[in-house]
Order: sequence, then C-alpha cells, then structure tokens
Amino acid sequence: MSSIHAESIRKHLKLYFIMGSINCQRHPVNVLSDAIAGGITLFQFREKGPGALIGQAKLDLAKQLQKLCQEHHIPFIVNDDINLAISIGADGVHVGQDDESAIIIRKKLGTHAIIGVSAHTIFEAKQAIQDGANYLGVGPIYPTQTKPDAKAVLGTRLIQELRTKGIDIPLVGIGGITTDNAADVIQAGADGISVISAIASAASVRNVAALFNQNLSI
Ligand code: 3NM
Repeated sequence: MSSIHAESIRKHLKLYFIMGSINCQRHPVNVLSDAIAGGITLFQFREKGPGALIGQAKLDLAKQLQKLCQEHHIPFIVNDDINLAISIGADGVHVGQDDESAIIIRKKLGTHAIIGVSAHTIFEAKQAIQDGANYLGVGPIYPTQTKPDAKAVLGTRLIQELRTKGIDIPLVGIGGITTDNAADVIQAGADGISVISAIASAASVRNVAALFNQNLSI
C-alpha cells in the first residue's frame, strides 16, 4: 500500500456512514442523499439482518446507492459480500473476523481496492495489517442496539493502545457513536468514526451529519 493511498483513506474515514435498507425509515436513496448533503466522507452498503434485501433487489439497491456516491466522489464500500463488490466494481469491501482474510480478498479485488477489517483486539489488528488491510474498524466503542452480536464494549481503550504501540494504520471507531461522543473517539487516536443509527435514524439526516462534521473538526 502506498503512503498516498493511506493518507487518502485516512481523510475519507472522517465521517464514515454505514447503512442498509433495514436501518432506514425512508427510501435508502433519500437517506444517503441527505447524508451526503450533510458531509459524509465515505459510505458502506451493509445490507444485513432480519428483513434485509437479497438477490436482485439487493443488487439493484447497491447500484442505485453506488451511483449516488459516484456522483459525489464518495468511495462506495460493500460489507462482506465480495461477489457483489466485484460485480458492480465497488471501491472496496469491509469484512469481519469470520470472513475471508484480506490476503484472499486482495487477490480477488486487486491492488487498488480499499479493504477494511473489523478488529476487537490488538492481535486481530496486527493480523489484519499483516494481511494487507487498508484500514481497521475498531469496536464496539460504546453500547449499540444495531449489531445484536457485537462483542463487549471497548470504550476508546483499544484505539489508544494501538496508537501507543506505534500502529499508525488508518482506523475508525464504531458502535454507539453519537454527535456527543464522536470527538472523544478522535481524541483517542482514530482518524474517523463509523456511524449507522445516529445518522440513519435521525429526524434530519442532513443536519445530524453536518453536526458530526462540525464536532469532528477538532
Ligand atoms: N460493527 P451504530 S458495532 C456494524 O463492533 C457494527 O465491529 C460493530 O451501529 C463492531 O452506529 C456496529 O448504530 C454497529 O451503533 C454500529
């Protein structure tokens, strides 16, 4: 990974919005459009959980959301579904610890793909870096209702520990992040924050995304 690539990813991680149709009270295209207007810097399509779209409907929504991202120069990342990412030419994928390793995914997606890996321990973080991940998602930082199988809440401890140990890979905190606690995650050493419900469920998606941006400019 070139350092230019890493610095570009670091900037894009600032306000990383993650969403699928089940996280939205309105059409996902409208929710994403408002989030973009509010200033999100990266988007992940995470079509997962009870009632999530599958097959052609999932593919169609992915293409609609990808088009919107392309129009606004926001990289489009796919959660878990490597085949979907390949078939639509996504900018990258985000995977968990139970998915294929970044080494295998890199072979499938190529050198320019952005590969993110969820890490919950120092060991997992080091392994993901060794496997060629471009960034880490570290969480859950705070309690979250959005991921029922989330691991134990970490607080900002692991982010601080990674940075103290000199690990400088681009990384985001995830899990229960709100406009009130986002700045603490950055202060701990993260390059950005990943958010689902605080943006997707907001009464004004645009205003909350803009407020995140304002609170992150520290
Ligand atoms: N991954 P919200 S926590 C998708 O800990 C996800 O790896 C997590 O949703 C992890 O912003 C989480 O609504 C859910 O809390 C984030």
